[in-house]
Amino acid sequence: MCSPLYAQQNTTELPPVTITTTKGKPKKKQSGPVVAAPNAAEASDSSQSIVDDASTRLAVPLTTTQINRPEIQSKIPQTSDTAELLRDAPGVSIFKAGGVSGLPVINGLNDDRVKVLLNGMVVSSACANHMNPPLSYADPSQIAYVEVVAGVTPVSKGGDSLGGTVIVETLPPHFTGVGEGVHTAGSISAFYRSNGDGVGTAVTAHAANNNVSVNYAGAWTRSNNYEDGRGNEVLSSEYEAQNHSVQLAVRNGADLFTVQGGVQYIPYQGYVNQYMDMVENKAWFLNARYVTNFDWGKLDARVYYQNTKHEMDFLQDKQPGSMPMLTEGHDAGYSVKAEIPLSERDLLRVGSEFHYQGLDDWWPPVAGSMMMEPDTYRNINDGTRQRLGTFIEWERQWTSAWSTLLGVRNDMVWMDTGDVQPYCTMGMMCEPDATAAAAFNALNRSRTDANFDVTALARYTPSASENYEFGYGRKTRSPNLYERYAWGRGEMAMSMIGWFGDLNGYVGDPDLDPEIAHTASFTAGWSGARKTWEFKATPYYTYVEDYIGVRKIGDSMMMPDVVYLQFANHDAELYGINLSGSLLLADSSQFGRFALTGVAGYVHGENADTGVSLYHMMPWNGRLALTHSLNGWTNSIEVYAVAGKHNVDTVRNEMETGGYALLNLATSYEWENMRLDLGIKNVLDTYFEDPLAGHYYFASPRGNVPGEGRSFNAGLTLKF
Ligand SMILES: [Cu+2]
Repeated sequence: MCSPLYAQQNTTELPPVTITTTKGKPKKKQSGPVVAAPNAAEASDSSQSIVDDASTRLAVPLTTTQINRPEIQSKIPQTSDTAELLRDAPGVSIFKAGGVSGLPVINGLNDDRVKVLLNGMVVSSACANHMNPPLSYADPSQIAYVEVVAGVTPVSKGGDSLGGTVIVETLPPHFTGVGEGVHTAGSISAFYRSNGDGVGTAVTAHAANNNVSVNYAGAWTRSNNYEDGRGNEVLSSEYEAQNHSVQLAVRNGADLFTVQGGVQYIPYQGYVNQYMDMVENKAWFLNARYVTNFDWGKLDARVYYQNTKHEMDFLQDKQPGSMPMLTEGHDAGYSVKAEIPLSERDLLRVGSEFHYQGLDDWWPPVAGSMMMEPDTYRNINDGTRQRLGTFIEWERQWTSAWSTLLGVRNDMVWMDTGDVQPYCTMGMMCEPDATAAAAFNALNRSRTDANFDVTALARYTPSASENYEFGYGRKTRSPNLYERYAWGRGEMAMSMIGWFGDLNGYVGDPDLDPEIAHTASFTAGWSGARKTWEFKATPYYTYVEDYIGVRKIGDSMMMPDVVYLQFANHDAELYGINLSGSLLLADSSQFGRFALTGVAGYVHGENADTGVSLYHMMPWNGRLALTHSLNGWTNSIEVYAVAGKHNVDTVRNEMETGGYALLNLATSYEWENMRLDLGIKNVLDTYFEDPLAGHYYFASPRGNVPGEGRSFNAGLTLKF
């Protein structure tokens, strides 16, 4: 029979729709991406998942973390920020932003330097503050699978990124077996978080027969401002968001066709570390995919479009005043990828991808403001960024112990933008923006980058309990539209640009070069018999040529410690280590299974020209959890500790943060068609400042954003 969407009984994994041929490779059971089998003949039960043996290959390097549905489900009551789902992955930290819009960082490389594929779509932040990054377009409750590839990333999963790749898949289609008729299933869940009075609901519904599957997933969430560990309200931290998506899937033999459409509506999202708030974000997308198998291999093709209309102004906490700022973004693209088994030992992947980004960013005049009238300020006018990527990747199993992967990739990037306009052009009040606009409009702004990436990986597995992997990657990212084309030189205009949460102001440089990262890493993994213990360590070193950093161009006349910066290329060096491990303490049928799991990481990054620390380098941090599970019951006690941050970017006046430790408790119970989650986050109500949370808009003098105090969280899910 068709397994319901939240099939828990027989899986520690819920399948994303990744479909691969299984030719020529022995099947190995391992937790990893699994297949919603498009071909009933391939699976014993057509609705059951079969393990994608590609998960044991080098396209999934040892530095990869795979997060499956049960783990995601236990986080839903804890957070509405999809980026937070990645936090446990070795090497990952989060730039805190709005309540649903965190920005992932991998091995010290943040935001646009991380490639995010949301159901294979490339979505750009359509906002000068990156308030709507790709992961903000899905609610945690809609997500079935997350894969984080940290560091050296195969070219088939890379392109236009440096630090790694995050692959996020929403709930996949399921089909019934032959002659089983129509199957329907669904779930409804609700949660409550005491801190900020956060509430949310999520609904999934699913109907399928042997050939057709229809899924709906919707989620709504809302929260007031949260309180810090001292009981103070943290202003501008409120939000509300809703996401809905519908997926239709049709399979025919080995072919699978899916089309997914969705809408998002965010009526408000406060930003503690920005001058502006999101006052509306409306987006819709269409995403179609076709997967088919030929004699020669597998073909996976996709085409998508997303439209975002975004509006910023001040929410209540930042009023009085009004300063509307609007953007409209378009993302469109295709990808065609083929996987061709050349022999028992050789696998070839080739692909072509195209991504188009179109962006308009304009600020309507503010009547009576003197400086912000009478014209519309055109920040980005008809900006375009188009990228055509081509890759070829060869994987070979030399012996049972040795395998290698070698890939090369080209990305052509074309960028351009139309003429811009300041609020006014006559008189002192209009300067320096009026002069800057005239100079910008006189420029030839069309730019073309020819980028080349190379990835080489070698894995040595001398025994079932040992794994070693050597990796080298050359990765290139072209500047984004704001890095090249933000042009305003007035204090106010510059302050509106920047996704760093540092309250500084930024201006672009059309002559920026792409940044090129050379990363060398080594991973060693050891495990005991029957995985009773596991330990993995990945030291890495990255040298970035033409890292897109900043140079200072001035101090604020109005706000102390606020500086103005222009994006600039300089060289940068990063190194660090990621550690992870687990240990089974006891496993008894009577008392259940007790285990310890831990993750730790450190990154150091500096401007290689000046020795100044890069911005937002995560200090030593780690989490240690004691988990217990017995039948449908799971419990965890977790300590999350972060060392003080003393390496700070002095150019941006970044502030230090102190060390801290947080205690979190969670328990869940599942029986029949019901699931209950209870948790306490920050049990001791500790006051802390997250090192990557940025500067608090309301602090005077300059201060860090206070982290969330204690919250009692509860969630209930009913399946039907
Ligand atoms: Cu914005």
